[in-house]
Amino acid sequence: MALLSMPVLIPSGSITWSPPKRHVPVTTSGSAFVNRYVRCISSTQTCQTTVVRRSGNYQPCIWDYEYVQSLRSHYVGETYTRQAEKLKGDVRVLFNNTVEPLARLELIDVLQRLGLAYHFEEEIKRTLETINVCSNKWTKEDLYATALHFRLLRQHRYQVPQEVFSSFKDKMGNFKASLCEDTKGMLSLYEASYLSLQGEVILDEARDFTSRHLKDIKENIDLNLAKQVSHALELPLHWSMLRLEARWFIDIYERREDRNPILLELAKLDFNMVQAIYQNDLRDMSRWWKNLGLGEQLSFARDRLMESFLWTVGMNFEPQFGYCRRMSTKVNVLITIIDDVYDVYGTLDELELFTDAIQRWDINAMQQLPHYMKICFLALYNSTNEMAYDILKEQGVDIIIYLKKAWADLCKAYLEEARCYNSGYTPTLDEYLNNACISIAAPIILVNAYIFMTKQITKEELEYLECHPNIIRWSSMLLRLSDDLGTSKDEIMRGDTPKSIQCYMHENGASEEAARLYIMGLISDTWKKMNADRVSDSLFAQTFIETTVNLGRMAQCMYQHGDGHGVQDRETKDRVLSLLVEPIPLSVPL
Ligand code: LA6
Ligand code: MN
Ligand code: MN
Ligand code: MN
Ligand code: MN
Repeated sequence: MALLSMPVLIPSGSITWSPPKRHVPVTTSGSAFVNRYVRCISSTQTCQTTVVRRSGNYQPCIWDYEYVQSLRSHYVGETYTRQAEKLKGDVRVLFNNTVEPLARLELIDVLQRLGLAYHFEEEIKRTLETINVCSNKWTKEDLYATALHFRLLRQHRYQVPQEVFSSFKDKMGNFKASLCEDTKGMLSLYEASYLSLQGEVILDEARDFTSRHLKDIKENIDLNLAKQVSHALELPLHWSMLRLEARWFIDIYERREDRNPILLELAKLDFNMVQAIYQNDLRDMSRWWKNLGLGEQLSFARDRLMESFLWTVGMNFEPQFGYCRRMSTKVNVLITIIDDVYDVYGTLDELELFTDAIQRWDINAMQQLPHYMKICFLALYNSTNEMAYDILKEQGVDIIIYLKKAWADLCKAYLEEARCYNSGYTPTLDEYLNNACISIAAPIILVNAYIFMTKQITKEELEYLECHPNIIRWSSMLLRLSDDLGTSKDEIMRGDTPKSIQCYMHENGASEEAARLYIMGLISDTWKKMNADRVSDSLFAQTFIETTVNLGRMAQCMYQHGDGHGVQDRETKDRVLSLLVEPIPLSVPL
């Protein structure tokens, strides 16, 4: 009979990492730890063995089912669509009447920040084309204009050399000290510097120079601008979740004296109309989730439907991706629960069995699992097969082998971590990242996203996705590293494998602070690689490439203040409320 292995407890409160001791005597009285009886599965006789399991200490879900069902925005119907169409027409006229290059760039920038650019893709493309063909001589003296020009063109995949900023340097090769007086220009350069590629020294210097000096901006600047500066220093625009940024910028724009009332009104209206779609999706998903009943069945695990949905809005916010958001929400809640099975609740023997069942993708393999795992397995198996059926029916493409492979890869990576935890082994950072970029679930999230957002799925693209092309790798790195920065403190306290910070500390004898700085540097480097691959030739549609970038952005946002996915009632709650629940009051109610 296989002995059920005993999960090891780590003394709480320790911050420095040392490998867990094996076979620590376990007390069964601690309130944080759940004490259960399980059946010995490999025995022909039933016997009872005490298994002490860790606890995630996660809070129960704060979002009530009835509450989610009651969300019903009134921003639906013809009055609103008609008004939105009228305002969009007005914006098109505005495009035609705006001739001066800087004014055109500003119009595009404002539309993007207000979350409206997706309505004007053609206009934006045409405008940038005309701006690109005339050189940027007109900007030379103006830091704000040069940086805006550079950022927008790079964002739209034009090649603009970093040397456009050379004229702002003095004879010694440093950025001119007088630039510090120009806060708007400095902010513009700061944001532009995040579109850098590896080895672009001028942009590295620009980032360094602007972040240092923007920190000591004095009182005498405009309050609205000061707000933008501190917001940008927290997280640059290029790394930010688009919808959250739009919600934030609408308020900023409203307070600007030079605001255009048409843009402002359209932004509010459109935000509310899109939010109404999210509420529809959410009601639908919460019904599905309640019927599945997994949240109630598995009380040890995180029940995180709203947060799972929020991730999908981060990846694709536009109305037309509703189906992708709904399916991806299912995938995300399942990932979250199964991650807890591996990290917190399951014993190593159980996890081996579960991994085997997933790899075989065989309903008969379920027989060997303990009850709580049967629940998980069947929920996952049925949901995934149902998604595959949808696609088979709609597109005639059989995707089941790709989905089951993605789940098997994820579970194998989870199991690897569980083994590592049980043996007390601390890998090198490289070893760790090889596995952890799969265990963070970005590859499976993105395979699913590709399938649910693509009208003509091809085998070629599916197979290419399986070998984790660069954009998938960078997206996974961003998600893994941000997650580690935000969650590893609690993970180590509750007993979990060493994460990137601990691996780096162990490998280099570094302090936690130094390790965190190192990881932040890795995030920054990864963005540079992402910036390069985002614009290089690819098999994939640009919309999917943007989704992979958006997953990186969403990760920065979710873990900006700690564990935003696990901890519901802090920043994440505010974000759920402002993006999914509360409409923006219109200036002129309809
Ligand atoms: C994060 O939790 C989590 F649940 C994930 C699976 C990451 C992203 C999730 C989505 C989009 P945790 P771990 C559903 O910090 O164990 O426990 O990999 O992940 O560090
Ligand atoms: Mn921001
Ligand atoms: Mn976990
Ligand atoms: Mn995990
Ligand atoms: Mn984590």
